[in-house]
Amino acid sequence: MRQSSLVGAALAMVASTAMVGSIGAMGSSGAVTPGSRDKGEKVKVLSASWGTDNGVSCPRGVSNLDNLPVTFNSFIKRSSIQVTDFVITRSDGTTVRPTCALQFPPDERDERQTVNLIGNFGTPVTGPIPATVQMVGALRAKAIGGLRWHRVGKLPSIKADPLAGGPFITDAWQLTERLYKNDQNRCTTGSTFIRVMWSNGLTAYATGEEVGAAVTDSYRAVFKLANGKRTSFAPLAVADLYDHSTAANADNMHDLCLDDIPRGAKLRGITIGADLIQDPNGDPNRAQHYGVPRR
Ligand SMILES: [Ca+2]
Ligand SMILES: [Ca+2]
Ligand SMILES: [Ca+2]
Ligand SMILES: [Ca+2]
Repeated sequence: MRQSSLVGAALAMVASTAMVGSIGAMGSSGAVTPGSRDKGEKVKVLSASWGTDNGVSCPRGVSNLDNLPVTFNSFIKRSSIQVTDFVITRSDGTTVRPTCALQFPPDERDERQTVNLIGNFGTPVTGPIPATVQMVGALRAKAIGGLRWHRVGKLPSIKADPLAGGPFITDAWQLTERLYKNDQNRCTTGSTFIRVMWSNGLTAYATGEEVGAAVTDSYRAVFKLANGKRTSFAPLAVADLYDHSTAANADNMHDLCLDDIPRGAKLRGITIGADLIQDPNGDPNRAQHYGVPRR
């Protein structure tokens, strides 16, 4: 179903609106206070997952391209993103740079963890396929909740996930009011808000429409309470829905809208059942038991 991918539609839209940019990734700790991830956090690539084959376009009109979103544990400064920042090595040893690198579909101020690489990366089944992605340029990044951008040098290469793989959670962190206040599709209920980032664009399995009650009912946020016990909380709602005018352009972010969480509780994980969410290639998710990394 690659040719009909939503991402293709979404990126075609990008082409017409010339939204050239970048995207970002995640990798966060529990309850985040502004600046808490500022010091000592190394910028890390969390995922590089082949999303669509020959299904998307670049803003300057090149079409029939592949996309491969890369997620980071930090925010990436849009103006620092260049195609020369990334090298994709294919399974036959050849290397290629992306044709364009965009912060789209995740394009909100609090979503800068993903860079969507678009180019001619490979051919499924017969190959070659994208094998690894390396960040070799000079991006600028800042920790989530951090205040200052800093230069990121070369990073270790990361294995590219195959086109046929399903989407998986790559980061989760607690949104602060400072980051969240002008978010257009934010939670309208609850008092504790958790950003969940995935490896690829997200729609409901198997309709390809925006996600609904089945996804909300299955998500759980796992907190470690002050007394050391772990407790799971069900969201009242899921937000960051209807990011763009078509579900095909749905981004890789969900916000969990939770009721009050006990004082001192720290986010430790996110879970969701299998076969509820699909990526732009139509592949369903496996059950997720994502553990929030400690720092
Ligand atoms: Ca896939
Ligand atoms: Ca969004
Ligand atoms: Ca949003
Ligand atoms: Ca979203």
